[in-house]
Amino acid sequence: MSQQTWGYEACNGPDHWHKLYPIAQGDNQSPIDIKTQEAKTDGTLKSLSINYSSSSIKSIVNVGHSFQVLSEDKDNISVVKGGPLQATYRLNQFHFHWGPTNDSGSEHTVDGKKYAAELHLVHWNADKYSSFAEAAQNCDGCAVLTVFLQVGNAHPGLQKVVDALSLIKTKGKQAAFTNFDAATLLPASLDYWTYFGSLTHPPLLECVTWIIFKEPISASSDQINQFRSLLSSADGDTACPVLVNNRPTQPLKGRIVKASF
Ligand code: 3UG
Ligand code: ZN
Repeated sequence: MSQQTWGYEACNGPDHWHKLYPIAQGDNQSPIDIKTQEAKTDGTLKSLSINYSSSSIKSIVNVGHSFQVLSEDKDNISVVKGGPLQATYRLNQFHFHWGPTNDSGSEHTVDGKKYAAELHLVHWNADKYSSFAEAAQNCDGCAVLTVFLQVGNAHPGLQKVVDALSLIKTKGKQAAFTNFDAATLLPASLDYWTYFGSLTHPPLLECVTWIIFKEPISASSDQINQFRSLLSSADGDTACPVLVNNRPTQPLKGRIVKASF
């Protein structure tokens, strides 16, 4: 890569990642296009059990290409289990992906349709592994709950996140972010698609059971615009807003997408 590290620019974006991360061309990469007619309804798929506690949410951090809301949870108080999962997966963080316009934001697509943005609630298998980093080395290591955002009414839960962005404008900044109920970001219906794939940016490890909710949540265009005001530049450097942080869809390579509904 011509830049020092990976990113989403022409010089270091998704087309370059395979040079430092050869798994970029692997058989289980994410995101994918979900072809709804090809998804297999699986009547044996259990319903999901999601339990989130506001007290596990601790902080919000600008990581340059995005921002993350971090969960700290030694006692499994914010977890997902059931559905396709064979273990209890603990919430580690959540973050969003977006694009320069509201018709180019999501990573996954549904029958070719892109949503305005995409929420990833990232979990790791705490029954079997002792850290997120260890879990991510294993195919049963991670589970990401995915919620599409469509433009509509402002989302009250999301507004708390958006309001905190003013505290972490520049790369490396971190602020307290506490007493937030991540369940407010879930859609009413827990109908989902699921498939096995990868992290969507380097290190692109093939460690993720993806669980993608069919029903989007609404966010206002103003709320999504505020994602685009995050800066990838450090304090004092020329301001560089994060206009895009999504990877294009990847080949399915024979994988099966299951539907819970
Ligand atoms: C993720 C995702 C991660 C990553 C990634 F934690 F949640 S995603 O949800 N977009 O698939 C990471 F690369 F793409 N990692 C895990 C960041 C660096 C440390 C290892
Ligand atoms: Zn993500």
